[in-house]
Amino acid sequence: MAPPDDELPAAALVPDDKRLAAALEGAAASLARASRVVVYSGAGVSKESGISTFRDPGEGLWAKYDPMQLATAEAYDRDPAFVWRWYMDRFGQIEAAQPNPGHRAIAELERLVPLTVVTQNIDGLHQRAGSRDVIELHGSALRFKCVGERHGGFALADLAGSDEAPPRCPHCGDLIRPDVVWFGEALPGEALERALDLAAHCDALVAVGTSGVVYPAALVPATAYQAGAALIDVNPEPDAFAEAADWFLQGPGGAVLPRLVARVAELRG
Ligand code: BJW
Repeated sequence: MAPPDDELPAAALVPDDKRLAAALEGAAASLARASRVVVYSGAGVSKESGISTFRDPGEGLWAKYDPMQLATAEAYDRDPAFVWRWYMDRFGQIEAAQPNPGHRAIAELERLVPLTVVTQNIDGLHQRAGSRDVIELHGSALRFKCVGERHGGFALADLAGSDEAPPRCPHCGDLIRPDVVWFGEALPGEALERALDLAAHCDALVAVGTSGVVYPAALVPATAYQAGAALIDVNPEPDAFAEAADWFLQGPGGAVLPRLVARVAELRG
């Protein structure tokens, strides 16, 4: 059993908290000065809402399942019923989830400084927390399309008439699939273009809850960094951007982001 906090040697607690407090101060000052901010988010921002990440050791989805058997067009072609069931389970989890303090802090930051959320997440929780300008790079759990991509924009309720799982497109009879981006597929062109343009012209980019290993999405923070924006990284573990970041705020989004945004609000008066 862990000893109570007051029995821990001071060095075990104080330096980390001091380091975080100093980094928070620097990051808040950058955000308070900024006239254009991008928040780049990944699965970790929704972990405190009960949604699994992909690559967390032991508990991430890709630690339990082979992505090549689930998140590729080839896998869907091979066994659509299996892949569909897996997505329906996950989408049920997403439907039951609520935005957490991290999502809400990001929505609050948009009221303080012009901001766009560029998310790799498909769960819609930023929008439900109140963020108004959200670019979804990897699609959405709320939308479906036919495999031939001739018809799309369906909600699950639109497909309720079909008894099959997966259902068939009401217009062309093709199989329906989730409107998400699988490995080897192109990202929605306009969304990626706008995200890269915003990254090239922002003053600060906050990366939160992403391992930063999936491309081309990870070009968004890389572009902001190359353009000279302040890079703020929020993650309990060091990720692909932690070393390059001006401010690495080590901790869960639901704890760090509300503190960060409260300080930006104070600085902006
Ligand atoms: C917390 C926390 C807390 C925990 N608070 N944080 C260049 C180099 C190498 C490979 C490639 C490359 N370019 C392209 C590729 C191939 C591939 C790729 O990137 N592979 C790499 C993985 C090696 N990319 C693609 O295939 C992409 N397409 C493509 O390139 O197309 C080319 C093309 C062009 C033109 C025509 C045709 C084709 C598509 C990528 C699609 C990714 N899809 C997925 C599934 C989406 C649907 C679904 O949900 O099922 O997207 S995979 C998965 O990874 C999902 C995520 O959006 C994405 C990123 O993951 P994310 O969000 O970073 O999550 P994790 O789990 O990795 O990290 C979580 C983090 O949170 C961790 O750091 C934790 O520490 C942290 N955390 N608790 C804050 N409380």
